[in-house]
Amino acid sequence: MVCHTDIVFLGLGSNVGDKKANLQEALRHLVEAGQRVIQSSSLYQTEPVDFIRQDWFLNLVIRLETGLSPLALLDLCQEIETALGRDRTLPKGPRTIDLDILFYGDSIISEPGLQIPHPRLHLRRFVLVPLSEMTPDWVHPVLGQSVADLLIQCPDQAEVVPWVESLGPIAYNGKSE
Ligand code: PH2
Ligand code: MG
Ligand code: MG
Repeated sequence: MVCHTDIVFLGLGSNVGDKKANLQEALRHLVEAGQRVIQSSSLYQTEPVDFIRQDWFLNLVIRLETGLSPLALLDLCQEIETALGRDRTLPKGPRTIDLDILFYGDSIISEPGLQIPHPRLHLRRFVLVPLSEMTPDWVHPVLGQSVADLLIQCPDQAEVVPWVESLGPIAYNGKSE
């Protein structure tokens, strides 16, 4: 049987509770749902952007191989957010876990509730720094520029500091690169 899979980049963030454990738990859910996590960036401690009166985040980006459609993957991300106790009362406010689809292959999707590429990824260092650690040459399908170039031009000045700890062994069901 030939299964079609797509390469997806997901951005993960947490700033409530045990941030690292929340990220690990989200990865575990993804793997259990059959997603192949094939690469992960370092962890970064990041200054909050947009809604700044909240705790610093722990962010990372992962590369997945998925057999799910964009909408099915969005559903899975939202199920995981709910399972981890995500409270949605404050948009852009504190969250135990946030899972955002950054790129889904070269797809360009604009539907109510789902925009791919993520409409703000080029404006956020907490996304671009881990992304360009993993895939500096990946070209943004709308802006036509590489992730590395987007980072150089990014107007965001919020701090993004590599964290000494890593996530440690994750039960990846894909090969790490
Ligand atoms: N997520 C937001 C708003 N602000 N700031 C940082 N540093 N990291 C985030 O993941 C983040 C944020 C909304 O999703
Ligand atoms: Mg987000
Ligand atoms: Mg989100």
